[in-house]
Amino acid sequence: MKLLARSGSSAAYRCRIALNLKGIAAEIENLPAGAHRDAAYLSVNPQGRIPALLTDEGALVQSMAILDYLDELVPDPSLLPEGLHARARARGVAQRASLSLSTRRVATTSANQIIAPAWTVPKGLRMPGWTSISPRAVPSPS
Ligand SMILES: N[C@@H](CCC(=O)N[C@@H](CS)C(=O)NCC(=O)O)C(=O)O
Repeated sequence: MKLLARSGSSAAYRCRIALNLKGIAAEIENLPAGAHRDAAYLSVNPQGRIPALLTDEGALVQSMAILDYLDELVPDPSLLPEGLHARARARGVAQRASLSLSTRRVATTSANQIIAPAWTVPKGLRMPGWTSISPRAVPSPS
């Protein structure tokens, strides 16, 4: 198994943390800057987003889906707490982080990325280069 990652990618770190917690041996390849837009990477993830997990059965993309895959592949220790409600809360927190920390290109990316715009992220968590735009400019997720 190989994780195509990038230094500083919160989405990739999320997967690296899960791999470590579960003791899954995986090669981590940190792509050089801009490599996620190269044809080679786009053939793995046409969305041009990091990370991607290469498995024997093919590539997986979207860090939350990768976490689900890893959690089912190696159930112990679980990434989620016990209890229906607690699990839903944990998923909510994870999805908020997953979506809100990926809004740097909020004004330019495809519609399915415009889900959690920058202003939903507390100021202390914002990163340089993030774009904060008017709520009216953001289409509703479909
Ligand atoms: N929802 C995606 C977000 C992936 C994402 O936006 N990754 C960032 C790095 S954290 C990226 O690929 N940025 C490249 C770019 O915006 O061009 C996931 O959780 O995997």
